[in-house]
Amino acid sequence: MVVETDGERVLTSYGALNTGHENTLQQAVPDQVHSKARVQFPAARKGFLASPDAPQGVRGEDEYVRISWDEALKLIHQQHRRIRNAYGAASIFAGSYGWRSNGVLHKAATLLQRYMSLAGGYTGHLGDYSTGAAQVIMPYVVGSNEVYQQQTSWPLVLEHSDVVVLWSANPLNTLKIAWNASDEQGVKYFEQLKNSGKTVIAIDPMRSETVDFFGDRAQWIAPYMGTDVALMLGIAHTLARHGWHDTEFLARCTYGYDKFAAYLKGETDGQPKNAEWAAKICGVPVQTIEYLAQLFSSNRTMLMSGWGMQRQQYGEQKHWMLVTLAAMLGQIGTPGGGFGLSYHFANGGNPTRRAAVLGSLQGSVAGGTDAVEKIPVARIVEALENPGGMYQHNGMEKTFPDIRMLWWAGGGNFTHHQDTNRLIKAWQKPELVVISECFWTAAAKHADIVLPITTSFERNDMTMTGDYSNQHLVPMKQVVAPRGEARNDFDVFAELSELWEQGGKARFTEAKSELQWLETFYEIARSRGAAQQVTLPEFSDFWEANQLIEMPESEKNNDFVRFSDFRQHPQENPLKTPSGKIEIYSERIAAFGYEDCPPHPTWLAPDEWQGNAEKNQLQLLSAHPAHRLHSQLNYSALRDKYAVAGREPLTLHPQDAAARGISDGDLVRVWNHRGQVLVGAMVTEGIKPGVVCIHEGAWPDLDGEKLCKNGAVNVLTLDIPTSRLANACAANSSLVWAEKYNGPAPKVTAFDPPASS
Ligand SMILES: Nc1nc2c(c(=O)[nH]1)N[C@H]1C(S)=C(S)[C@@H](COP(=O)(O)OP(=O)(O)OC[C@H]3O[C@@H](n4cnc5c(=O)[nH]c(N)nc54)[C@H](O)[C@@H]3O)O[C@H]1N2
Ligand SMILES: Nc1nc2c(c(=O)[nH]1)N[C@H]1C(S)=C(S)[C@@H](COP(=O)(O)OP(=O)(O)OC[C@H]3O[C@@H](n4cnc5c(=O)[nH]c(N)nc54)[C@H](O)[C@@H]3O)O[C@H]1N2
Ligand SMILES: [Mo]
Repeated sequence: MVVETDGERVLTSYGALNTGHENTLQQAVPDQVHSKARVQFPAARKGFLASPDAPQGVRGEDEYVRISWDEALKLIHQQHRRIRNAYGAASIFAGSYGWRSNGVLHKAATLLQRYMSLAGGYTGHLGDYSTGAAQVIMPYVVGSNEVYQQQTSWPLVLEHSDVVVLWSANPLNTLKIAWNASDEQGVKYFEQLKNSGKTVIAIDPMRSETVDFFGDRAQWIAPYMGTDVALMLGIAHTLARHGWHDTEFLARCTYGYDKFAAYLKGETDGQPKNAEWAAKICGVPVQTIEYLAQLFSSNRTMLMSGWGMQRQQYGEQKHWMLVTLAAMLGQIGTPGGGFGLSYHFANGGNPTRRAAVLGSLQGSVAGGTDAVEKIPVARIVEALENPGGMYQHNGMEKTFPDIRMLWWAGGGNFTHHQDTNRLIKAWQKPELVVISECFWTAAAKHADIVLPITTSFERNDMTMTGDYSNQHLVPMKQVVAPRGEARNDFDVFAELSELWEQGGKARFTEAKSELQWLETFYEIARSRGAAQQVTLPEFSDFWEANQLIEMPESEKNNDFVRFSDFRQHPQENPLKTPSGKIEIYSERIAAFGYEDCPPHPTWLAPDEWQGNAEKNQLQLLSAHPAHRLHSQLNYSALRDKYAVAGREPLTLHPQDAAARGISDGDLVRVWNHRGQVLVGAMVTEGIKPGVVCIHEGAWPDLDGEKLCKNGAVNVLTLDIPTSRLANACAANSSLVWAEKYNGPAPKVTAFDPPASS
């Protein structure tokens, strides 16, 4: 990304590489830096300041008081020490989850952990919201997580695949970002796919940006939400019935197919999982299910899957069944066949370059104490509600810690977590809540102390692009001075480390300045590069030039086929599963005895879905937004591209709109027993009737009646675990009602800083 300034203010920003694809997220820097929603100075909640040892008032309802940095850090230090002494390291939650900003040095959550490691440990988190279910089940099935691993290379897909299936994947949207920086190099392969004449199938309840992009070159198939396992079982049954499945591959490379086949045929429960059965559950016609079985088995087929469908109750079953289907097709490990769980994210499938990969900051100091306890990331509210409570996780019996202090740095937990009203209640319990933020987010407005932090444009850093491809090494030079009293997370935690112990600052920083750290990380890249015959210039020249460096291609990596060695010689190249093979039945999972995660892929009806909807209820989809990264940039001018009636849009089908007297552009109230939100109607045939979508990430803007004026979807979503195996986020399993809203339109106040004195 290139940012232009007049030395004082940011004027414009745009992508550094000309890709022919507009990435709106790269155009918002002026708003990001100069937004009115920026936190300008350290602030403390009134009721907290009145008696920090025993805070008063209600978080979320209080005013704020401007305090100095010295006061803020001293207050935090004193309370941190008091709480740690009284309740121990596990009472300090520093498992702060979130996307923060990019860079190898200014990593907010990592810096927080580094400070907490110096102070004697903390409670951290397990897993993430993104792939919580898939990343836990996949190691049982194929011995690796698959969601964050390199995929069979795109050039091979373009050469060998006949059919590409985008299953719950919206790459045109989700490739706009990457865990490292995005360079848009993934999209160009989807462009080639579009122009290749291959058969492309998109399975998604919504006509996503990707389905629109393919236009008439893709077939859009829309199941009900949460029913993909039934759909896949229907396809699998059709394969087995016709003998189209690859028995040789199943025998040679998989374990436990027979037990699954008994279930598939209905021998275990009297219900064959045939196309007729599946069609009733998923709302996809029998003929379509049979067509897919025939199409997949008579062609080289790549099942590319996104993650929206595993962010659901029983999310573990989705990708397990997808792998089982791919195993029945017998193409895993062939060029262009099988399955891939990361083509839609961070340029999965873009061949890995011969690269000089940067070092990055680590989350603990020398001799420090890492996390003494970890909770599954999406179980944070349950942990606050139930300290000392027992729970099951991935075959372990665990106990929730007694959390007394929480610190979030680099995450938007009031937008990312489910059931906001339940969160707000649980959030009153701790004795201290600290939020380090660039913006007055809902989390900041529910904190005791808020620290103003720089954006990445106000500090120096570096990054790589393409999480697997390592295609570019990029300097991220500071472009403007910090706004207001904003400081870098790095400097904040360095100061706090010095308060904690004499010499703590030097221990935290290892006596290195910002630029010295960057040089250290760059030198690591130089030596890694040298091992691959990649030569980088001197650091000073690189920094002076301020240009990205593109890494050379690797012929070997261009031909990478996932599972190729395993397929050829499964005995010599076993997978890291107990049998060394793909496990369609898992003895280890069977031993856990979890009813919500059976030992082979199984259709389980969720608590809330189309099949048990009450009158007029609709399934609620919370897909990722095109013009935001989650909650980031919600305040920016990009809002004009999507807001309807001044708030988050609600995508709904004309039939569902007509039944409720709703027209395009209307203000709509959406509710269930967890809460209610105001949204603007976007009526379109691009969504399955019975399903509505509110994209995740709008900032909560709750008033007294708990009506969110801005349309934050998590006010409505269900906060339950996917299962006891992964305990992951299940946001996409919720039912709601919707009606035209005839009351006066309340003003959106989400982006106004709170009252302060
Ligand atoms: N209903 C529903 N909910 C979901 C999802 C869904 O599909 N549906 N998706 C889930 C997923 S996959 C994810 S990953 C999460 C995303 O949840 P988050 O990653 O928490 O979301 P972000 O909005 O990116 O929050 C990042 C925050 O960090 C702040 N920040 C940025 N840079 C810095 C910095 O340098 N220092 C500090 N201190 N702060 C900084 C930003 O201002 C922002 O508030 O949401 C989850 N929630
Ligand atoms: N522009 C942009 N890009 C992003 C992000 C962002 O916020 N903005 N977030 C990033 C992050 S942190 C992550 S984890 C990834 C998320 O990547 P994903 O999890 O793959 O993204 P989602 O939009 O949640 O879901 C992908 C598609 O699945 C569909 N879907 C949902 N439920 C079902 C279902 O039951 N069945 C089927 N068949 N389809 C379903 C949705 O309609 C959507 O089109 O994206 C990343 N990329
Ligand atoms: Mo994510």
